[in-house]
Amino acid sequence: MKELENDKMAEMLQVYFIMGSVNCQKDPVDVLKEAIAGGITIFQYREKGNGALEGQEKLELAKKLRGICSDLKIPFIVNDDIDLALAVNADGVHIGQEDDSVEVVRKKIGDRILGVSVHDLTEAEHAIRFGADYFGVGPVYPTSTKTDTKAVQGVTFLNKLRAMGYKTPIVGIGGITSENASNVTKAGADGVSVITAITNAVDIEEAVRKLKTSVLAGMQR
Ligand code: FQP
Ligand code: MG
Repeated sequence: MKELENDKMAEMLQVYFIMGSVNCQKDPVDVLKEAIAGGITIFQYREKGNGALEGQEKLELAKKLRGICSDLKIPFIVNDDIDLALAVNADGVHIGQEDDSVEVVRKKIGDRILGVSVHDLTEAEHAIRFGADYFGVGPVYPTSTKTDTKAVQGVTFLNKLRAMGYKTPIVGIGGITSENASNVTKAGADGVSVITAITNAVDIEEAVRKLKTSVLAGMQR
């Protein structure tokens, strides 16, 4: 049963698009619609960083993006903000090690998707024990989006998790482009998560298609 669920989750992670208003060069609604047209498989609303929306404005944008994902059958995940996730009936949440604990969040969100950032085996074990549905692993490559990241780890930890037999679905994150995405899936990730590779693209649909091609190429291992 768990294996079937893992397979479904893994497929969902192939092209994982993350963004909030601060990442977008134009209306986030258009950015999301174009990314979906290009073939993203899951979306995370991450309203964070300089000039991020707060309160009612954050909620309004979340509702809009949630609606698009519902219409177009793309899972909608909220970063960090559990109350927001529940308010817009998100499909899931993503938390890191500095956010609310895995066990508390699992209780709050019921059987919604729970993604957890992990950087070592201790964090991975803990996340599995308390019911994580997938791992976010990174930064694989240097990233400019986030300044409070841990050290760049390449694909070492991805390889290690798979070599040790962990079956949890994994998405790689940090500095991933269509040039290097295949390395990430080759190392054992089920997909890649990106912000700027999509939001900064002149042709968003094309950027997503290229990412997906690279992701799938790396999986022919
Ligand atoms: N992996 C993923 C995902 N999404 C994320 N937001 C992160 C990792 C980073 O809490 P965190 O999570 O370390 O930092 P922040 O809250 O600033 O994003 F796997 F979904 F791709
Ligand atoms: Mg977080």
